[in-house]
Amino acid sequence: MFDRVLIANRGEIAVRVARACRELGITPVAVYSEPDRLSPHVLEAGEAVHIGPAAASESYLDMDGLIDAALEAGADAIHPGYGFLAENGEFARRVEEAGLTFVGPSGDAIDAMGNKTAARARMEEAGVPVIPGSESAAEDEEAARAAAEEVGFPVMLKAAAGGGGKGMRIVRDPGELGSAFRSATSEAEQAFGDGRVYVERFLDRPRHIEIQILADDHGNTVHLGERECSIQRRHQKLVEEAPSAVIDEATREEMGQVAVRAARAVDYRNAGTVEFLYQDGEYFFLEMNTRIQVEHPVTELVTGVDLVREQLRVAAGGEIGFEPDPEWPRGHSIECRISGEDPFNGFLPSTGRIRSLQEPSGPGVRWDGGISEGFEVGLDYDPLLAKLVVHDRSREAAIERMRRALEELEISGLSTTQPFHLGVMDEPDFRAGRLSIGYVDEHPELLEDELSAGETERAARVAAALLEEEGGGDGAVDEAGDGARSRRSTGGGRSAWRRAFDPR
Ligand code: MV4
Repeated sequence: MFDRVLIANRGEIAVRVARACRELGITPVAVYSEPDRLSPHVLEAGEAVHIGPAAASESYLDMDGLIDAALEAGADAIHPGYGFLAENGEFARRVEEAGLTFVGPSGDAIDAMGNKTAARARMEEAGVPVIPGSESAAEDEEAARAAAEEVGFPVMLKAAAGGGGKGMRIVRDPGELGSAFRSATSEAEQAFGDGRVYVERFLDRPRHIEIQILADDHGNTVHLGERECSIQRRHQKLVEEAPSAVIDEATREEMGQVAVRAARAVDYRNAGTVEFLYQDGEYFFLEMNTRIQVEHPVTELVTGVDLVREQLRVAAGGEIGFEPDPEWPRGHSIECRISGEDPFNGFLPSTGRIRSLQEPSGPGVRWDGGISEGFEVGLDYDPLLAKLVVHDRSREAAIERMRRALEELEISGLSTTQPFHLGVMDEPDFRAGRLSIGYVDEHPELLEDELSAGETERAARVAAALLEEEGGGDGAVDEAGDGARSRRSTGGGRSAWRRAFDPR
């Protein structure tokens, strides 16, 4: 097992990896840029190395700087976390060439899964269902038209060189194909330096279902079930859960074995995720992510497996430390991403010093946080601040537990996604498990702040009056009568200010 591991990341995932290191007797070595000097991931680490200024290109993306820091710190391995260099094949190779272990798959496996058309072809060879479409990138508009007519409209045009939605176009009518092909090609060229575009059948309201896999050097490749990640906005996930409300045991095992086949097809090592689009009982390979994902905790909570600890164990040449359990998934887990973004203002990034922070806790509540009171949230990095994750015996109970935990969360000094998540927990389609990747677009009410200016002023006056009185009592209001209390109510015993927002 490693003696010292450098964590080439920041924020909550750096805290998370350091915890797994400690549990294995490994000394975690943190790195930090100038603005992160007093960040929790630094203060909680045994050792920390300053790697540069705020700019990610000169700090968390500086391959040579990170490798030099690891060598100087006497580290045996580098854990990349997610984002930054986690899916950079060149970085994985350079780490290994420097005599260090990259905690993740090989650079070749990363590259293979990074090229979307090559990945599709590899998956098709392995018998993994792919979305019907062109075998390779369309050479020109006529080839795209021929592929579209073979697949049948509506179709989706996609950039061969990248995911995340860039270069994607939905084409419903043959007359639109020419202009869509040209614009997709130029956007792909801009974004990836590679204008190649391919054609797929368009799935209009699929779910995003992903399977967690883990592979060691001893021939063991296993899956740990699915995660439902359909609540997203502009390809940024917001709420994730395990298991999915619509995946039965047989489908889970079938998709799990398909994901294992996908991993074996590229001789995969370490933790990975195979993404599918799921619609009307059919599922199709979308992409393979070659990193630990933000939402890994929901899988950990329904299986009891510490995925980061397994990453470290496997990277050090160990065997997977558990047997897949037919009892999995046990109970239900939901994650809400708490980000410094204003959901009532287009999720625009919100910055500021964290004035107060009360982290939720109690039965079945996990807070994976990378912030503390006094921490300055800026614009230099991804706005994710923490993940609030709950576990309970059923989906319904997990929803109520998440609501309670969200109410307990006190974070002031900037806007966050907390009120959006409170709205989701009360929203009937979510509560009934009626989800698709269009969920956020189909629920614009979740993006409207319920209080008008006049109401806010009234509430302020009432709050002032209440603060002068002795007060207590319960703020819970069941406006809709469906057991989902109003988002404004914050449960019994909350501050006078909060009670003032109670609409009664
Ligand atoms: C699709 C699709 C519908 N039909 N492909 C989004 C970016 C990249 N991951 C692939 N994506 C999609 N590909 C076909 N043939 C819908 C999406 C998509 C999506 C997929 C998963 C999660 C969120 C999404 C949001 C918008 C579009």
